[in-house]
Amino acid sequence: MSLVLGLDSSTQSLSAVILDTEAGIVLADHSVNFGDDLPHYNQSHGYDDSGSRGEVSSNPLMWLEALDLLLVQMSGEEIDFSKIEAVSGSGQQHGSVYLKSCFGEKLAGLSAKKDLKDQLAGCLARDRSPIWMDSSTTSECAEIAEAVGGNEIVCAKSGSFATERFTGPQIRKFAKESPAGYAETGVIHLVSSFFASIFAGRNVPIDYGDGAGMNLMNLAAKDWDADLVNATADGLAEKLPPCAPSNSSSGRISNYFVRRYGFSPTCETIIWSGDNPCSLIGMGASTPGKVVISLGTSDTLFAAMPEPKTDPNGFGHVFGNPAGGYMSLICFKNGSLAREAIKEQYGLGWEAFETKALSETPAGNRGLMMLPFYEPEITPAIDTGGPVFSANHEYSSGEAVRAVLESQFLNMRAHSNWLGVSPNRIYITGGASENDGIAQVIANVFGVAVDRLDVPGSATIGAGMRAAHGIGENLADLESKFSQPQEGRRLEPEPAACDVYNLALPKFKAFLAEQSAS
Ligand code: XUL
Repeated sequence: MSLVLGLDSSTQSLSAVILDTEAGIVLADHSVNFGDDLPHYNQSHGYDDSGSRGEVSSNPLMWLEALDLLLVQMSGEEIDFSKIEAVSGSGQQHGSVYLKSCFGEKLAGLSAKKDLKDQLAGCLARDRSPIWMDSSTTSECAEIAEAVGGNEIVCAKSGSFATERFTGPQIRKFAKESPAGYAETGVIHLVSSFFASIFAGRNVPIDYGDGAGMNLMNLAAKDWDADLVNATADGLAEKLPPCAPSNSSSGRISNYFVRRYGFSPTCETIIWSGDNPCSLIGMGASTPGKVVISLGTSDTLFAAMPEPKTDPNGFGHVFGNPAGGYMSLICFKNGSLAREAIKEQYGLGWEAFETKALSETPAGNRGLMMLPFYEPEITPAIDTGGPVFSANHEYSSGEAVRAVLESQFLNMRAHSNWLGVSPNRIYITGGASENDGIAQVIANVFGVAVDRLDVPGSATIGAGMRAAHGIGENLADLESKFSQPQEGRRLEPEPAACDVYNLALPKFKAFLAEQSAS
């Protein structure tokens, strides 16, 4: 029996799976929800968005407390960590943790008798971690782009235009606004490399998948780009961990986990990656050919790429594919945020949202659309100050549900053209993907059959698969065991509805253009 542990530190929760990679089964699946299980941080969805200029941050101590809590809960379920051969993980992308130089030393000497949070609190050079939802760095993006000769150059080097939520612009803002805190910072980690360092008991590298989401890594050289680093902040080169391939080992697990939770001292740690790169692995999409839509706090659309191709409009991104090569990523911030808002506004349960509401209205919603941008949207970059409805009419619950879903997926179709791929199957994942009504709207809007996988949480599973890959297991074998479509649940596109959406697409684009102009 070969067991690996995969973790996922996402926006709203920390999850873990244990995979038996020989048998191809998920042995354990646990989660700590930041809002429900750690209410004393007052971050009901895992973040604080009370900033007046689009700042969104999380408390890194909450993440540390969540890690101890998760492992305590798993131990209580009689899980025997001593059999785990390797650990890896997935982190929400772009978020950054600012640590003093003592961090590495502290990690090496952690006591198993005290909590992580209490031992590491003194190492934080900043008590907040800006996360991917932060949209407050528009001027820093412009400054970085100007310093290197324009956004086309930033994109050619890093795979993306200078982007508000990306780590480089966030670091620049911190260095400008809190020079003392920045000077005190010895190392800046991503969420992924922060957790990976804790497991390894030392500062570990940032992988090519997550490193590409910083506007700092040169995609071709797979290393920090001196021009981008210098344009971002003084002295930054000394504060960045090195870049490394995603399957790199970071050595044996820290004694903290051996003594406190009973891990084997021979358990290997593999560096972590971002949630979307891990999901690419978990969905079995690491070789080009599959397009994945992940429905989470943010919705994302991604695919492995044979060659790095960038988005001329500046909304999409190229990241490192953890299996080697590249992947594309398009992020839509108002994913479950918008679906939940409509569900709550109309007092619906998820079942009614799916079945009743969608069965009450026809495909195309008789022309009723909406721009479901409750938060400033990333793709396209637009701040409508809240949702905008296309008709001056009181939307019934069914009309509102259909409007939010159809608009989300028409928006996704409109902004994924640049990928130049015509998939014959779309794989969907994330909480809302279990919902047949939502999956059918996707099949009809894209005119493509939709499949779902058998496993829970593709980023967490992908992290576990990456742990196994890091100790030499074959990725294709792992995919054949863990990344298989559920039988009998494929949804085929319905031709009449597809025709309706082909006609609705230009109308949706015109509605969006009208609002962008106003
Ligand atoms: C991707 C992005 C989000 C986060 C959180 O660029 O910002 O998908 O990774 O899930």
